[in-house]
Amino acid sequence: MITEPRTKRSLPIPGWAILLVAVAALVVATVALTATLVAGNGSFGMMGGRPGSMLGGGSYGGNGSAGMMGGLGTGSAAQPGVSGFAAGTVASPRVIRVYAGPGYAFSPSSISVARGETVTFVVTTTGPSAHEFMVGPADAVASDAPGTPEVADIGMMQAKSLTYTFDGPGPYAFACHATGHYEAGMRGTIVVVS
Ligand SMILES: [Cu+2]
Repeated sequence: MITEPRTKRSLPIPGWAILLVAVAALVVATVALTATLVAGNGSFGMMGGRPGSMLGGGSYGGNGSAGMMGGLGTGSAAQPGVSGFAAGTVASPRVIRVYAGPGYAFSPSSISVARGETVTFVVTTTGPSAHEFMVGPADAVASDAPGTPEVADIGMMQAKSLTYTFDGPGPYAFACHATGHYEAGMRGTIVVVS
């Protein structure tokens, strides 16, 4: 009696089971979307929440894939010149995530800052070769001038931070001066928005 429906139906899975799977898939999709939104909010929280822990140019590890998700979240944050933008201050720098590599490139390669604002760059190396991150006046960065603010030896999936205040005349730039990297194009521009 129990086996009768199985032998008669050409479809081995009952209709209600297909419906159940469809509902389950919807739930999973909703949860995944919610998790993505929460991850984005988390990065906003870091931007305004605990800047003290990011000061000083020290490194802090352990933000591998989670850090990448946060990076996606910051993409929708208000940029300089846009309504709702909050400029970083010395007491509460704005956090900007930068990815070094893979290859000899930074992402993003162009970063907008407000004139006079203080920014904490959190630089994560994504490829196998170690990178550096130097930021400052464009001529000093281009010539790798001694004393230009820099974090070096950022290994794969490692993050190091550097805080800088854009209170000079500019123009500004950033670059990696690991051997051969700058020449290969590993540099970026800072756009100062007044
Ligand atoms: Cu490099």
